Amino acid sequence: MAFRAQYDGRELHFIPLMRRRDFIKMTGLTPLAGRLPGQEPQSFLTPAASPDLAKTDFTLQIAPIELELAPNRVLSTIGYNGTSPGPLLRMKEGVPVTVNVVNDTDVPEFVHFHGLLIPADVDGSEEEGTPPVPPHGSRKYKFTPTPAGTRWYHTHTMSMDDLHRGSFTGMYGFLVIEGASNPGRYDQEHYLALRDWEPYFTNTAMDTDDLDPLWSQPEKPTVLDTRQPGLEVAADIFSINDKALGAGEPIRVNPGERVMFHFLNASAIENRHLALPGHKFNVIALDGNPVATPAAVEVLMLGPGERIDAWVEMNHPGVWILGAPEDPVREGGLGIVIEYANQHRTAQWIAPAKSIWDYTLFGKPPSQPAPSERLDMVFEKVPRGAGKFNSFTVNGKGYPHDQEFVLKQGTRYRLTFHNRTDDAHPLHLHRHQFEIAEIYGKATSGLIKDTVVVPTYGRARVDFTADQPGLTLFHCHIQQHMDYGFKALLRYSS
Ligand SMILES: [Cu+2]
Repeated sequence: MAFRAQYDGRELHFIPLMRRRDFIKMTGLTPLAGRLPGQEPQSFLTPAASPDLAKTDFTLQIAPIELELAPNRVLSTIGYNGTSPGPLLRMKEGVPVTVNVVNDTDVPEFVHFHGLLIPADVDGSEEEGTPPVPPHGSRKYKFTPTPAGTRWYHTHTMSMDDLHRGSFTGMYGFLVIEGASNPGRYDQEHYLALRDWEPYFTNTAMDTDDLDPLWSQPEKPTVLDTRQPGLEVAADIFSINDKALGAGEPIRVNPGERVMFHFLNASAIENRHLALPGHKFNVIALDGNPVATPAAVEVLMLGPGERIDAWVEMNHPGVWILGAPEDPVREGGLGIVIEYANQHRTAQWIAPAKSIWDYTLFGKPPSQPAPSERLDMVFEKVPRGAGKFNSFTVNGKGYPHDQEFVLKQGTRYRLTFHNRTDDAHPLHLHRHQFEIAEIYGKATSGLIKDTVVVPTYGRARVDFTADQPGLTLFHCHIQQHMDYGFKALLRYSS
């Protein structure tokens, strides 16, 4: 049809966001093509079905965009294909793909495919040696997507002191790898990414993520570092996908429906929580991987980089806000309205009971094979004082650590994270998945993830098999932390 022909050509790639609606009007297509708002954002852009594109299954064009979060909140950022989030990339497990990345900016870029088990040269990390997409150039990433589940893609450039680069921009999107198995019956599904915008530096810690004070703090030093902390990054403007709370169309539901949500925290700066008054989230997968014990909870927590797949039974008619429990965050835009049929009223919010996020609810008693080698990583923050950036060390040293973490292929490792900092960090391992063996002092199994939030002064142990030869990046998914030392390279011995 006409739209595909347009996609096949180059025009579509150059249609800026503000004009995209007009374009869609022109072609007579609605962006949601019979779907409900908020559902599968921009999935109409992909995959390309034209035989002419057989060698390029997907195209991502990096260029400046304008994002209208609300009528009075239009901001400028960088996005993929004129939007943010970028197109939902649907791939089939085991079927090779080519992603052509066109960079229409003045700086080199990297696209990281987060949660995929793919080689270092296409993983999208400078540290691993992936070649950059040159400014005003393009580069093809060719790989075989695996494993099945909710993954995502995002820029992997460093930002350092520039809050208009890296993951502070709109360069991210969902990537779904479809496997053989069906995740179950549901009536509608929605891909919802949590974002913050217009970040700024602050010396005041305004963390909302420390809902973990009740957990043991085995890594808390007996003498605390009392030096004045340096700059952290904060934001006051939020959205789910491209709309602030109340600005977009509601998700319309009928009583009795089962709605599948795929949540992603695409923030560069903060762990986030979500609640939906009167409803529970039935968590079936973490980071795209089915959990050992699906369970229902009232409040979700996602660190930057994490995904949660959860379905909700719509059994409490009304008009509700699905959003962040913290008032300033939700009122700043982090929410979306859930509207039952024939309900006409203002969206309501009711604060959930205080709850503590606990990954082990979804695990099972320890049953994993014993690891044959152990690795330890001790994380410390170096407070730099007013106007300076904190830095981080791994095992007492700054990045790069050269030969510290050398893996033997085929070996099962137990990696222990010692978080000796006053913050909860989302720790991400590239190109591998790990199984949580212990967190909050509790042993568990059956939780396969690529990112885990280690609480303040907490400890976590994760197991993984070294079966992806090549350089492998490990880092905190908070951009500022990664840029200032919270990262390490793992290598394979030859
Ligand atoms: Cu961090």
